[in-house]
Amino acid sequence: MKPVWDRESLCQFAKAKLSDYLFIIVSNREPYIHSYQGNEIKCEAAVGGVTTALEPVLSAIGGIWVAHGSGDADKVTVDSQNKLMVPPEESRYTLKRVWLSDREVNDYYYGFSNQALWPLCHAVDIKPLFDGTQWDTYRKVNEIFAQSVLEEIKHRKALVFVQDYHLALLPRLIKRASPETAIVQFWHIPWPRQKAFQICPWREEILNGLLGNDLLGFHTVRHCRNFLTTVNRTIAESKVNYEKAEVTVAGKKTEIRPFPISIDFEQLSKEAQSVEVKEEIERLRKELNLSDKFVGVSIDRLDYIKGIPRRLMAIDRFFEKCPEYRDKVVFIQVTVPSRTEIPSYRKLRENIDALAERINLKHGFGDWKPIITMVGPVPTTTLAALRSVANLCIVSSLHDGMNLVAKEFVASRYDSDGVLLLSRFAGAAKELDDALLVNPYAIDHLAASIKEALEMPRIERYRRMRRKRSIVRENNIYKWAADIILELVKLM
Ligand code: GDG
Repeated sequence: MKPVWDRESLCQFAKAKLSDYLFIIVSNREPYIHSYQGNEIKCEAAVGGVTTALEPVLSAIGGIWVAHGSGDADKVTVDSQNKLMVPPEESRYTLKRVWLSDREVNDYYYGFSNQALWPLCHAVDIKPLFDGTQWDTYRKVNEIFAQSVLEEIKHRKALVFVQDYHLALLPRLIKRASPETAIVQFWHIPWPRQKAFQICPWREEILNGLLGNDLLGFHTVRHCRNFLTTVNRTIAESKVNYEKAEVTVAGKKTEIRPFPISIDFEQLSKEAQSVEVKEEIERLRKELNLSDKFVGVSIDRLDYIKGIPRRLMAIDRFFEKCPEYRDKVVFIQVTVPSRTEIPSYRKLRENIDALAERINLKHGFGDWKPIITMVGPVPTTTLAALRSVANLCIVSSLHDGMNLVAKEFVASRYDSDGVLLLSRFAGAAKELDDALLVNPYAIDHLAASIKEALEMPRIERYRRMRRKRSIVRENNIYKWAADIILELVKLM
């Protein structure tokens, strides 16, 4: 077996390669958030791949994480420079908070980031809203972040790692003020086809912002190619080298590379075998009456890109076509609300609730309901139990940068059982081609794939799951971070 990256080897590697540099991570979301609970202040850690991968690096070499302070007790827990040491009991690196007014959050986060850039980058039914005020605020907020980062760099040798689409203008702002600083950005969502991007009135500013990076990462080769073509067609003075996947504008080069993000495979695989998860499985079996049933599970942030209504329609179609499965299969849909300030997200919630209710009324009888909905955030032990108890996991995003739920399902299946139905339009489909790949728009096909999954012979399920597990085990979140650092070091 090939050696596999883990927390320890990533820490050693980061220490060896980056110790001379001031390492700064910049993201909209902070890794620790303080909030009031009555008179007490509670500190919560953000869960997610980026924190899992980057916290060990920062903890090993020290450094600064710059992020928006969004907790109601964030201001009273920082010093006069808006800083505090984290993780709370270990004090290994500095969290520096950036303050934004409610209005700025509204226009920059709920506005331009999530009503213009998010739909612009995802090929779905919702179209972008381009609002001049929101754009101005997005620009201003990127400047606020840049200022905060530059105050730290001064004349030091620094490496800045920027996260995501909220901060597209930041790299250029930093590069202009501090040309020696190495900058890398990871774009967590797809990059659209060049034609689709042309509808953005501020396309050149966004591209110029991103081309301030030395290295720009996407999940897949396709997103990289889309980006190169977009630059080629939009920035007249750019030189795009497709073979080397690099762009040069006015002598400044940016490398474009795929770095498929991942998860902590070993940790999730171990968690699935823990006593807590086993107890939770028993509790769920009893409480939800799952004992003699096939179980399908889906876990999504409540977002229109995740294709939840069409998935429910496919479940409806499945029971229409295969009535023999009534009372034998239960689908559990977990959704965690997000961006509830945006009308299309609120409408989606209502739409999903109404659909699930209609399908339950149509097919359900006695105690049996075909669809059980759970509104998150659901505790991680419950999610792990759901992944373990499921015979199938349906990920049917209409378009998705990667989709970590698919990889989490694979990591949980230490028993090598379970079938993953995975959208062709999720980045994860590139690596996990042993899943049952589905077209989320074709409701009849999706319904037929559910039947196929339920009837897949055991040996075939094992074969497919084993292959997927070996892929995710090797290409884990630590490898993601190590590959980015490795590529960046080559450029420095
Ligand atoms: C973007 C891109 C890309 C879900 N419900 C609960 C819960 N979750 C966790 C899942 C998973 C995460 O949330 C969602 O991950 P996705 O990959 O589906 O991501 P997005 O939020 O759309 O994020 C996506 C990702 O960035 C990383 O680059 O993969 O393509 O859109 O980890 O397990 N966690 C808890 N309770 C819930 O109810 N605790």
